[in-house]
Amino acid sequence: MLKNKKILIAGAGISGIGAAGLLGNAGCDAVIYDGNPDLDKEAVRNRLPARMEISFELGEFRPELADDYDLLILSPGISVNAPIAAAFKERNKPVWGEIELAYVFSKGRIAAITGTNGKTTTTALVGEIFKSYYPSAFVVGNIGIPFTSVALDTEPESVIAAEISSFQLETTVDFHPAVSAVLNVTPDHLDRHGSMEVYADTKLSIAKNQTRDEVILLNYDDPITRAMAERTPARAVMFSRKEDLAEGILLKNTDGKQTFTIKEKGREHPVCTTEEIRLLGSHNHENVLAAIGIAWYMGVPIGCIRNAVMDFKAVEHRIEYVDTVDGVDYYNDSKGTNPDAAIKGIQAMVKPTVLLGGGYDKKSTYDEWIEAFDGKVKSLILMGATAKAIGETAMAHGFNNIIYAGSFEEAMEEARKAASPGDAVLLSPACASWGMFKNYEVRGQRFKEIVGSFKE
Ligand code: UMA
Repeated sequence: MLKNKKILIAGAGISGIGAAGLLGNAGCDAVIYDGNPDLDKEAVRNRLPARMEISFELGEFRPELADDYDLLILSPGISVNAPIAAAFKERNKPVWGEIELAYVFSKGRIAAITGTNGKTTTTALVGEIFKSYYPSAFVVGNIGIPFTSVALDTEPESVIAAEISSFQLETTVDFHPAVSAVLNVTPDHLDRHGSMEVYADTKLSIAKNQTRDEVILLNYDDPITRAMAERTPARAVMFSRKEDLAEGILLKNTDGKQTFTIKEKGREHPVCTTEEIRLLGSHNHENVLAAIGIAWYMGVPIGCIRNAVMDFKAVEHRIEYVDTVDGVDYYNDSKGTNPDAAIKGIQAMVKPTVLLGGGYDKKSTYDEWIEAFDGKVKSLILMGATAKAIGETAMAHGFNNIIYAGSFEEAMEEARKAASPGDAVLLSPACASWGMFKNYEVRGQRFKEIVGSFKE
């Protein structure tokens, strides 16, 4: 399709490597540009298809370089306003994102999900629902799997759950999902997009090629996404955790139970209750509502949606239910690497909680996190470089039930002792893991291993 075209790929990260791999497998030549003059070219070559010829342009970008190419494929980390993109646009040459490139080569139907928060969880859940029903299902995008890396494996019957960031949406052209969703829009990446208006418009552009026959799921409880219904060519279907709308995907309150419900054409289809799922927290209820809507409009029967939603255990390391040992529920929120993320962790807890915190010192302040304890935290077990600072903040807020541990293992043992049947133990440290672990994934794995050993 792009044979005989001269293609420049900007960015040698996972998107650029995915794009180069796709082009190589499709028999097209490409050159990779990267701003890093010391890029390890061999490491990049090793991740490309064997026999693929690739050359590099490294260091500061020279606008004349654009004269030599027909098309620019831009990685999401590089702004559409960066000099390299400007040089192509000035020459009336196309600038595509890696998502657009993948779209051009892919087959099947795409469910595209964007939003400031929750898009990874929603995409992962949609992916699980798809896999339970469709023989050929893929999960791609900002979640960490470049769409280009699987585009050539897709078939006309495939379904693709795609997490799409605002960065990726800057450079879509014909990208056309069958169903789309904007989960919420709150201030983020404003340094890149310039204003909330531009940021929100970029999010909404996920549906720019959809038609009235195709659905965009929008969050009714978020005023910005609710207002998008007026500005999209797609058919807006609302999901809401708070309002009992006449149509849409809702949480219906009956006899004290909250049931995820699809309301369509005067009929109600109950899916399951909030008690039957393992994802915790009201923010996750919104993600589940969106995922149910997306799956429904992608044609998945309600029984499959129900089973997959009830089975879904959260994205690893994000308020992930691990196990129940001696009546105590263990949750791994190792991804809670800053106070903001850890606040979501504690807010999600519904039982008295023994909280494990502390780690690498990023010079954060912990007041808001401690305030979010909201009477739920029974004991706070602290470890790592920040233990003392967190302990002092907690005491300043009147929270004194603090145990200091010299190692992760000791912290786990203390947590086990402090918890009684009916309690929860939550690892949501509000700090990075460095100094104790290589990264938060390793910390979360260790947590799970130790919980496993408690069962023996
Ligand atoms: N580079 C330049 N010039 C620049 C900026 C970067 O040459 O001005 C080069 C760097 O030297 C590096 C390469 O570009 O070699 C990195 O490219 P990239 O930043 O686009 O990163 P990728 O590895 O391709 O990962 C990207 C997404 N990263 C960003 O959007 C910043 C990943 O999302 C995504 O998982 C991946 O593509 C696959 O689709 C990460 C992210 O932080 C998780 N996303 C943001 C978020 O979720 O908030 C949007």
